[in-house]
Amino acid sequence: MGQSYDAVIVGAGFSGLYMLHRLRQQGLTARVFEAGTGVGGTWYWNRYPGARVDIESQEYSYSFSPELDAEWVWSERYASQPELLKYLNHVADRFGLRDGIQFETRVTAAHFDEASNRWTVTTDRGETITARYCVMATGVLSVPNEPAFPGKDSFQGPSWHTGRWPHEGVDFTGQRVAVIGTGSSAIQSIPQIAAQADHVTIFQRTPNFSVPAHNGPPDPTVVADWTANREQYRREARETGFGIRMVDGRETLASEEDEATRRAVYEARWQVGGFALLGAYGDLTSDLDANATAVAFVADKIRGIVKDPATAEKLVPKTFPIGAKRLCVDTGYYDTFNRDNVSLVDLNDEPLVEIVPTGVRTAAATYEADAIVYAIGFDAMTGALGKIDIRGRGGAVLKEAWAAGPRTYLGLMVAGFPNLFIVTGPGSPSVLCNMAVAIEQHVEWISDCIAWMGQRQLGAIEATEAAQDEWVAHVNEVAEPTIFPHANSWYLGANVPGKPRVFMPYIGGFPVYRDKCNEVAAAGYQGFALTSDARL
Ligand code: NA7
Repeated sequence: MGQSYDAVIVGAGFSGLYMLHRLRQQGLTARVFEAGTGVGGTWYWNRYPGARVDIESQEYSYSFSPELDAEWVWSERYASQPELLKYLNHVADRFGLRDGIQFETRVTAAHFDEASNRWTVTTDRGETITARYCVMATGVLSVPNEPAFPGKDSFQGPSWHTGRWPHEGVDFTGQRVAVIGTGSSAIQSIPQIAAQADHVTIFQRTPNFSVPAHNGPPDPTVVADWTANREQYRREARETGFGIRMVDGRETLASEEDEATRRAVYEARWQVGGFALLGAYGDLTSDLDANATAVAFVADKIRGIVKDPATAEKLVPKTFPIGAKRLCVDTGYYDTFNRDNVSLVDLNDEPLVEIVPTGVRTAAATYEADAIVYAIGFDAMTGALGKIDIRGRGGAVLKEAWAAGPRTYLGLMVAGFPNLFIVTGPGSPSVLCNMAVAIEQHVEWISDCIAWMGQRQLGAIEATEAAQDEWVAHVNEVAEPTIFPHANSWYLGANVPGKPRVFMPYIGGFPVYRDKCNEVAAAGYQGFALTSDARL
């Protein structure tokens, strides 16, 4: 038997780094396993041109250390991938975390042993490690969808998935580039690729809503204000439904204002940029008619920016409410379609048939390409857990337990899988919250729980089936009346053929969720079964 730890942590992104730091602060031993060669998670893998966060930098960062907060200076309003990676590397060094992380190591299996109340974790290097706790800090958008297009391997040029971009970058100069997909990754990268390439052909299945970031150096006034009031603003962010203070969500209802006022409100928020638009009215995520007023506003914006009316019309989303898929935040996306070297192919008019050696063939034509960019998204929220052979009590297989969709208690634990924690798992706010806020709350709840267990010499904690059933029902119940089920989004697993259609994140709002987690803990971990361990 190999090494033994109090906890094994899988993943060295935002979650895994803070988890390691917290557990070490509590005097526990922990080992992080990370498949990449460095820290950063999402920001390690997603190196495509234009990759940047869609929440303002100062809010999309750790708040647990006032010193870290005070010393780090962001150079852009929306930090780019390189800067976020630099930040996370700084965090790893500042808190001395690197010696606790084993890189280039993928966890392949985690099996729970009922006799010892411990997990046995196996890696792709053939190591076996045991730990009382196993924390899955595996990320929600970390397993790229494989391009399953017929003929894919026949393509004679290079191709990349945006989520597995080469570290040395790609020079598109003089090239004809095909980009498949129009999600956030495509919307961020297309303007940059188009500025370099000879020609870019974009293959669109579903147009997305995108709003301008108005990115640039941070406004010094905003920075000064944030610096002077940081702790208060961090607290205020945690009291908003989505964990983002700058969105400035209003209670006013769109359905109760006249058209001219609404237009003015939307316009002001379009000028602010980012998710501010969705904060314009309190009923945008709950009332389809109210939502339609924002849809109409953005549609007009697209028609105003894109000069060719036929292209503009193809770019206007018509099949789902705004916000029901994650809103994209761009820099010059729609303007890019006014360039001579950019063309849009609507896959609804001419379905993609196959990849051929020289490019992409649709039902109508073959589009020659020297390189293909697959911006086709991820097996979100459950993908990374599904890739690990996770077995709980009685050898129960997590993948089988979740065959009809993920079931958790609070998104944190799964009945039948004692001492296994998930950071920002399905059933928690996760992607419907500022991830930095959601991650800190989860890491702190988990580490507090582990400390509590240690103080009482308890061997195992496990969600009860009853508590899990109740929570799953609640997660569905709050999602049902909202706009979210009205889009074929990755929130529902709808982007992966064969994946059960279940709304995975918790839409009840971050403060409601956090209070529930705190109440559960204060009541002695209500809804969890606790097992003592005579050997402790
Ligand atoms: P997304 O948002 O899932 O976007 C993937 C895009 O790829 C989307 O436009 C898809 O169209 C398209 N897609 C996927 N499969 C196909 C096939 N088979 N044929 C044609 N087009 C396809 O992923 P991103 O990486 O852009 O963004 C993920 C998140 O990262 C984002 O929400 C932000 O939170 C950051 P579809 O809409 O399914 O018709």
